[in-house]
Amino acid sequence: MAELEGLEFGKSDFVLLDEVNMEQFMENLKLRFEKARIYTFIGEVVVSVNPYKQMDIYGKEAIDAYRGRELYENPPHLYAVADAAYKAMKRRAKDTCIVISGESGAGKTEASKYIMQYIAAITNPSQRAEVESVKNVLLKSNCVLEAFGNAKTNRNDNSSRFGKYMDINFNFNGDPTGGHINNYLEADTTSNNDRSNHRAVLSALQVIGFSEEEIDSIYRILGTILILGNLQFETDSESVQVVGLEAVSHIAGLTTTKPDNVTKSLLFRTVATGGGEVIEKGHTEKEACFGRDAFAKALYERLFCWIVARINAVIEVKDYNPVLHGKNTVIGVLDIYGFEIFENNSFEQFCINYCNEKLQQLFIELILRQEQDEYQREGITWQHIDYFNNQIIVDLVEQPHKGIISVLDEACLTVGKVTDTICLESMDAKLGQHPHYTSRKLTPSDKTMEFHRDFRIRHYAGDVTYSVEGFLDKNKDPLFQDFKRLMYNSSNPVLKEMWPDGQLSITEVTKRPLTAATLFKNSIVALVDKLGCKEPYYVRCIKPNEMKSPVLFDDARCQHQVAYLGLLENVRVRRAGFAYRQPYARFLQRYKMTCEYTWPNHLMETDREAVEAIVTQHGFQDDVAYGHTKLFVRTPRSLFTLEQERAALIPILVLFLQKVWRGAL
Ligand code: AD9
Ligand code: MG
Repeated sequence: MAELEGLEFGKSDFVLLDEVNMEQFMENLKLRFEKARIYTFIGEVVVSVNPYKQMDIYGKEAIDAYRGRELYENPPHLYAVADAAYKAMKRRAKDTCIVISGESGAGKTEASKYIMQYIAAITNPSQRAEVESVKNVLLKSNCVLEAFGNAKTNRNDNSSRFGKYMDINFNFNGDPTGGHINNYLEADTTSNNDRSNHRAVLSALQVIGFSEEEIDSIYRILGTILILGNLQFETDSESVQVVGLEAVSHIAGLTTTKPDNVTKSLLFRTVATGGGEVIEKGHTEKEACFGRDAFAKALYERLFCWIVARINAVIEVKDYNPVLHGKNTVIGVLDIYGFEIFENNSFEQFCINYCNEKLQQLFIELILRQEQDEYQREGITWQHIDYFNNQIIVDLVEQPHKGIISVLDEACLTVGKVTDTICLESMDAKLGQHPHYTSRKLTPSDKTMEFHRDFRIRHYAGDVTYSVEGFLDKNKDPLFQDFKRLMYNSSNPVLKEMWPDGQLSITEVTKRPLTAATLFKNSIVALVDKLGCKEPYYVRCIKPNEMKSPVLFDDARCQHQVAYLGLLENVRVRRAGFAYRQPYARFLQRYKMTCEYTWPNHLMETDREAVEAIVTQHGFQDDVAYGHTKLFVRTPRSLFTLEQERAALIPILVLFLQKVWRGAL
């Protein structure tokens, strides 16, 4: 509860609102935005509003002000959260994670970069070369991933088209020793980012350790994708042809494959007949176009995943020996797309919104439920907070045999012609009664009189209508095996490495490959598991307006985001609760020196009584509750007083002990 700023800037912690309601919350958020106070706490959570202008709050001076301080000692800032996560990791050897969420353009990626820069700035004070090199690679990897993974969209000029989770490993000194990156589902837009500075990217690739051959291969693949983008087909009387052979020889040159094989992959596909016979089937012009586009997309996706894997190989912690090096701890930073509601929502939004349901589950699990459970366990009076548990929506999407993903997968794996509409019908049949699912038949919107069908999910953040059109194609691996084989047979080893599945013949290709939705689900479940065992810190990002304006605060848009980020519930829980808790023994160990009855040892029957003596001596008995095993402190200020006293006593104590050792006493 930082109160160091004047009240003319609004309340720096939403916990301090006179009343917790949307009106007061929004009033405070707006006032702070207008006064260029873009960060506000809810306890340890930072709410951030994108300023859309450069702020002078990230320099060395700011870093020094936050380094090693308690969260409530300074005005709200990303640095305060980064420092809290770092301290928990270093002092208590806890794995921690910082979850940054919010919608497109809300400032997640910028926030994750400031957090990384802060961690880089406060670690390795002795400037050890090997640690500096790890830090350098971790920071440079951002530049490379942005160059390949970001694109200009109408919502954000530098939109991340993938979700990123980065683990940073630390040694017992608290210095970074390496890391690992996971990327999640690249969204649709595969355009390369023309804004990125190629020289900077090239130099970042070199610093990370990409070889000349690898860098050359990256540019060759990008070249191939560009050519595929312009490649056309024509149908003459008999068959489909590629327009202009130059393009084919160009692709063959760039991918070090044979021109004939390139042509063949573009025009034919190999299929296994029921009798096990393998035949070549010519594409129609439409199929050829579909194959070409899927190939270009897959080339880009594999390139991106390969780059991530290469970076991981470089930053992976090597030669780690727990006996020699002590506990290896981790801070994870998650920068992931927030909830999306567009005019037309498709498979991508379905996946993104499912991911957000899972993260909301984790949030509920970790912040709300854990809090209530612990108070109950400890026998502390807890005022029940009503919150919506979105498990029911998570189940609607992911439940085996019943959920939407399972129905989708079944449709994709069914032999024969299953259309999006048929798939929707089976979803309706299975899920029609579900309270969070509705299927609707829309009025035909065009003259072809086709019925555009869609379904609607009542998400925790609001209702979203998804058009089912294209769902099946996007869920299947649309790439013909012929392209995979073509790439696997390239004499360029880098390219070959990206396409290991190209060595399978058509009869060996697994009959039931995992679908895109299932792969995504598996990766999100693994992510939630990873986050679930860490101590979480949250940054909730809000986009103030759609115009990228530094002065406009669009009330309705902001209120919508506050609602779906669950921020009011968050404030309620925080106010009802206690900011700090410590087992009695641990509390005593840290603060016994501040009380005459407990120093050097107490003579009371229980640790709890001794803790009571400390609390009473410092006069904050009204600010605490005594649980079965822990002391609960409502406001951080009480603890702050103790910390200050402890800090003042330590030098005296050290002097005293030195005298004892020297035998002077
Ligand atoms: V997306 O889901 O990847 O499309 P993000 O990541 O939430 O989105 P991003 O961090 O890229 O948004 O921020 C969008 C733009 O807002 C940036 O390019 C900056 O121009 C601007 N921005 C965001 N945060 C800050 C900030 N702290 N200071 C100044 C900012 N500008
Ligand atoms: Mg981003």
